[in-house]
Amino acid sequence: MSTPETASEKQFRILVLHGPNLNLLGQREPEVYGSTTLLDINRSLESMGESLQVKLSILQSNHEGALVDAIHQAWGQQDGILINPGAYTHTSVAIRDAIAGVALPTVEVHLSNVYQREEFRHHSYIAPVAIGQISGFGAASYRLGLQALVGYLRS
Ligand code: CA2
Repeated sequence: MSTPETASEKQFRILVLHGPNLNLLGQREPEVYGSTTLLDINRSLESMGESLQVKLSILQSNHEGALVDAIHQAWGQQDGILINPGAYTHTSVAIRDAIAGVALPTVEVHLSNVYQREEFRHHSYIAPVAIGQISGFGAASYRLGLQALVGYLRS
């Protein structure tokens, strides 16, 4: 008879979501968002995922409903969510409700330090339903977020 997996043995599955305009990374506004492309970020997350032995599913969408659908589909299929909701951070009750609805541990990340920017970026609809938020470390925000999420799932 097999024994149940412990949290330290289980291969966790993580949905990585990138919100609107993040497909432009590295191609436009490098002074704000840097020269790293989304492909670079995804490759570095995939490589970190291999070291941490977690399975990543990655999606970028410019559409709020597509992000909501992906969050719904994660229910029962994924163990956690790493999300940069982009501008939807500051506007989307729908994404917040989807995260609350599936109740998967979620880490919110931002490339820029949103608290050093315009006032409208200081409020996040997502933060209250996330286990934590990382903002301001460029592409490293994603890696720090992944590390934090995996640590949370294993604890
Ligand atoms: O700092 C972040 O990661 C943001 O989520 C990025 C969003 C912004 O609306 C949030 O307030 C903070 C914007 C992503 C747009 O990305 C672009 C990249 C290159 C060129 C134009 C936009």
